[in-house]
Amino acid sequence: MEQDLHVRDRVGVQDFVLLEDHTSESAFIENLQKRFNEGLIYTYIGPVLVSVNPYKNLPIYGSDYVEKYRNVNFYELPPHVFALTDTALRSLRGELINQCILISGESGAGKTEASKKVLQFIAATTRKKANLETVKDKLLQSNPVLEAFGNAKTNRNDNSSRFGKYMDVEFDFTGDPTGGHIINYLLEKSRVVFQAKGERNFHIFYQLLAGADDALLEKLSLKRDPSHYVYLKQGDSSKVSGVDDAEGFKTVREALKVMEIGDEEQQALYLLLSVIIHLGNIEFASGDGGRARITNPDLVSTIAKLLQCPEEKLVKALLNKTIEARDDVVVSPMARDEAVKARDALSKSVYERMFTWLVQRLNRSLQSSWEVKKKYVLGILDIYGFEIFQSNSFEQLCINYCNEKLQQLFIELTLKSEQDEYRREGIAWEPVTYFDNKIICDLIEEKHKGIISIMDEECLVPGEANDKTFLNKMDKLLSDHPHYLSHAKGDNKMKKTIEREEFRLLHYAGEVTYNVKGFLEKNNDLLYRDLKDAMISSSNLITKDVFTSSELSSKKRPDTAASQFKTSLARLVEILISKEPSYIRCIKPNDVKKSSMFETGIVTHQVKYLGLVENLRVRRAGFAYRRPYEAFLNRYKSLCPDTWPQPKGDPKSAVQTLVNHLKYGENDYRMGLTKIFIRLPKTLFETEDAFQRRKNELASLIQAKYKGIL
Ligand code: AD9
Ligand code: MG
Repeated sequence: MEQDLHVRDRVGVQDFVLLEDHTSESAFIENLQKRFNEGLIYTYIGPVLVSVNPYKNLPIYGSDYVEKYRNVNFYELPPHVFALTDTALRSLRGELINQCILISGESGAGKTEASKKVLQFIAATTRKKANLETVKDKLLQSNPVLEAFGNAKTNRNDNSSRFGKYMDVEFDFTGDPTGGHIINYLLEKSRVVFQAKGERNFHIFYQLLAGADDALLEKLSLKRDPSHYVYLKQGDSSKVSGVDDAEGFKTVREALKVMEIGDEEQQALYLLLSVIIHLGNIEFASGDGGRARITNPDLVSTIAKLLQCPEEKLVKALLNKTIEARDDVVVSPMARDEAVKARDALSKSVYERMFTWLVQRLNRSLQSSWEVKKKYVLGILDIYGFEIFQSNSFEQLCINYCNEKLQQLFIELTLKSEQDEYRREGIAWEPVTYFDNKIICDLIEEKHKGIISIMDEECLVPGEANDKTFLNKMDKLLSDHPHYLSHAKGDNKMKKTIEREEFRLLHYAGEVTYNVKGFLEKNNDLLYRDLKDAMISSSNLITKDVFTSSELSSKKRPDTAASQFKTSLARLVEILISKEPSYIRCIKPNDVKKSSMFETGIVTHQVKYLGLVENLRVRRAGFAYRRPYEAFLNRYKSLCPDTWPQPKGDPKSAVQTLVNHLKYGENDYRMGLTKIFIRLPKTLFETEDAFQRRKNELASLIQAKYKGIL
C-alpha cells in the first residue's frame, strides 16, 4: 500500500484489489509480470497470497526478514509468506482459533518451499526454551526425512513431492509449540517399479547407494552404482545436476537421529530398501508349460536373508498364487508376465507400507513429551497440484480429483467468509455468481453413479470385467454428463480426438484425457496372499509391524485404492473446514526451471484454473478494500485538522470526520461495525497519495524547524 504513483507503475500493485481494471485477465498477468521482473514474487488478492516461483534464491528469508515481519499488520509491509504466517499465528494465539494454510499450485510451482518457509517462521518466532527447541527441531527435521522417501526427480521438478502431506503444528494456549502430527496421502508407489525417461525413483534409493559406507553396502549386498539396478535406472537419469546424493544421505541420517529413529530402526529401513532394489533384478523366464521360472535364484536367496524370511517360502510366493474361492483353496503357478506383476506389486506394497510406517514413527516422535491440556493447531497442506500429462492414468485421476475437492473448499470458504464478513459488519452486498465445480466432484465421487463407484463395481465382477468393460459402462451411464466425454460421444471438432480406450473429463482446471489401461488393476491394488504370507514370516521389525496375519484371516475385502482415497479426502475436508484458512496460490513462471523467465502463456493458464481472476472479482464485487477503524485512522489522521494530531471521540466517528473532510462520495464507502469498507481502489489511492504529500510536507516542516533551531 505504501507506494506512490510512479513506483506503482513500475512494480505494479501489491494487492490485486487495487488494480484499476480488475476484471481482465491481461491486467492481472501484467501486474504479476511487472512485479516478477522487479524480483517481487508475492502479491495479494486481499488475504490470499499469490507466489511466483523465482527459481533462484532471494535474500528475503533471513532472520532480518523474520524480524521485520513479526507482529506487523498484514498491509504495512510488502506481501510475503511470513506476513501470511504471522497473521495466522496471531489469530491462533490471540483468538485461540485453529488455523490452516492451504498451499496449491501445479508441480514445481513452489508449494513445498512455501511450506518450509511457514515452518521456518513459526520456529523462529516462538519462544526460545530448551524443551521447545527440541520440538521445533523435530518439526523442521521431519521434512528432510519425508522428502528423501516421498520425493523424486520428475521432468517437472527435481524435488517433486510424490505424496500429499498435511501437517499440524500444535500449540498450547500461550502459543508455545508443543508438537505436531502428519497425515500422508496417496504415495505414487508405481514409481518404485517404473520411472519415465528423465525421471528417478524416490531420492532415498540413490542417497543410500551414494552415501552408505562400504560396510553397510556390503551388508546389504549392494553395489554403489545405481545402473546395476533395474528399478533405479529406467529413467536413465540417476544423477540430478546440483544434487549431491551422498550429502543428502548424511542429512537424512542426521534428521533421523533428531527424530529419535535409532540405529536398529534405521537398519531395518535400509534392509527393506535393499530388498526392494534386489527384487527389481529378479529375472523370470517362461519354463515348462508356460510356468514362470527364476533365472537368478541366488538373488532370491540374498533377498530372503536380507528380509530374514524362509527362502522356500519366498520362492514359492514369487512363482505361485493361492486363490480362495468360497471353501476351496487353489494354488496355481503363475506365467512369466504374471510373476513379474506380482513381484512389482510386492515391491510397491513394501515401499508404501514402509512409508506409512515412517510417517507414524515420525508422529510418535512429534508427540509432545509433556501433558498439554488443550491444543491449538496450525495445519499446513502441501498436496500435489493438478496434473495434465500426454498420457494420464489412475494416479492423475486421483490427484485431479483431490484438486477438485480443494478448489471446491476454496470456493466455499472464500465466498462464504466474504459473505460472513459483510453480514458481521452489517453491510449490504450483492452476491456474485461463479463456477461451482461441485458437479465435477459429484461426477467422480457420487455413490452408485460416480466414476469411483462404477470402477469399484467393475473390480467386484470376477473374471469378466476389464478396463474396457469399465469404460463401456461409464460411456453408458455418464454419456449425458456435461463434464464427461468419450470416444463414443466426442465429435471430430475436438482439438485432440479421444481414442477408443480413453475418456475425457472437463475439469475446472482444463480438459484431461485419461487412458483406462491399468485402472482396474491399480484400483484393486492386489497383493497375492502368498507374498503377504512371506512378508509376515519376515523378522524385519518394520515388516513385522506392517504385515500382520490378521490381514490373511480377514474375510472382508479391503477397500479399493480409489475408495480409500475418497474416504481420506473427505476426512481432510472435514479437518480443513473446521479451521480458519489462509491460502497460498503458487504459480510456475516457465516450464524449464529458469530464473527471470516469465512465460505469459504458461502463467495465464495457471491463473485461469486457479480461478484467481474470479477470486479477485468476488473480492471486488462489494468493496475492494477494508480496514479496521483504528488502523485507518493511524495512517491517515494527519490529513484532517480535526483528527490531527489526536483524533477526538471513538475511532468510528473520527474516521467519519476524516472521510467527510476528504470528501468521500456517499457511494464510495460504507461504515461497518469495526471497519471502513471502500468500494474502489481509486478512492484509496487518492487518500494514499495525499498522505504521501502530507508526509513530505511534515518532513520538510520538521527539517526547517530543526535548521531554525541550529
Ligand atoms: V510438486 O507438486 O511437489 O512437484 P512444488 O512442491 O510446488 O512441486 P517446490 O516447492 O518443490 O515445488 O519447488 C520447486 C523448485 O523451485 C524448488 O526446488 C526450488 O528450486 C524452486 N523454488 C520454489 N520456490 C522457491 C522460492 N521461494 N525461492 C527460491 C524456489 N526457489
Ligand atoms: Mg512439493
